[in-house]
Amino acid sequence: MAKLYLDMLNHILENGQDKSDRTGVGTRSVFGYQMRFDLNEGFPLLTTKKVPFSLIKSELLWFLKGDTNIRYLLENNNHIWDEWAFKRWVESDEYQGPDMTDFGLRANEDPEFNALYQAEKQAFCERILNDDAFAAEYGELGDVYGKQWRNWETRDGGSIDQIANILDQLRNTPDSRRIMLSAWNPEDVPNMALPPCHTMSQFYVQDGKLSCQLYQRSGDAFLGVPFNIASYALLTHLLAREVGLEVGDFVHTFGDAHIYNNHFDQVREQLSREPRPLPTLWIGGEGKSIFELEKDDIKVKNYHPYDAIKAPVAV
Ligand code: THF
Repeated sequence: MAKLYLDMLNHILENGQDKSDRTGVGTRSVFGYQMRFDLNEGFPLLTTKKVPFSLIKSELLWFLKGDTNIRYLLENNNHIWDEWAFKRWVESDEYQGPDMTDFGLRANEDPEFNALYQAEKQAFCERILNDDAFAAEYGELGDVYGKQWRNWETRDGGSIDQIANILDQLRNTPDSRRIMLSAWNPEDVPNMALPPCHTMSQFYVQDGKLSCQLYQRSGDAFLGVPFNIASYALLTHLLAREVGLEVGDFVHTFGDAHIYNNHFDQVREQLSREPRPLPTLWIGGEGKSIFELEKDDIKVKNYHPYDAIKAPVAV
């Protein structure tokens, strides 16, 4: 698994072309790439750096609850979506604090500004946790994954629960070629804090095994992709468990796969490391449905990664 991922990093370094991007950081990028992980070879959590599985787990449980407010993530010490909610807050008319224009870029370049930004963001997170009205307004990321997965709005005012539909299809018509999950809702894209990166996935059953293929329109190869692989592998395991199937492959297909220009040193450090054996996934919570599982019901065992490698996230 780690080898497949390291090959992807190498491929982008060697074949990628410089490309400017929305965030202003700049990337090296390729268009089109695919990896295939056999989920029976172990749980695909990267060993060549420590990837915080607890964050992957709470993010996926948050999607599955249909929640789009960062409060749940903060309650679980998960800060991977903070920047996007914070951006909405500092761009609102109500915000009266110091100027946070282009905070992502400036925080990387200016240590003094970074201190101010960190303090401001921390105060924001505390207010989300402690002030219900503020959380309802500014913790909301808009119509992101949770909304589209569980409550896709229809033109007659109803809603579609795509996860429930997938479970139905897996139980009743497992040979179907229409077992799809879409987060890309063109009508809602303008109202999202960040249009979905993992846009669409398809599920496939063969020999009692559930496979999943994801089409990811945009992949931040160093920071995001290790999360995305583990997240969809976990989703596949959870869906399979729910309907009594084994797991098959996770196929990861990319549109724009890129390495940010400020991640090159970290990528080289990672490429110098020799992969270790994969951990395994444990799911408890006997009798609980996929919608009732809690974070302590899911664990990875025998995970012995190299140290974490810090890198700034592009906003
Ligand atoms: N934006 C960008 N630029 N990259 C992304 O991967 C990304 N995501 C989500 C939304 N926008 C994105 C958020 N996912 C980290 C990991 C996943 C994220 C965002 C941030 C991150 O910083 N991971 C650190 C650990 C962080 C921690 O310990 O708190 C790491 O070292 O892995 C793509 O889904």
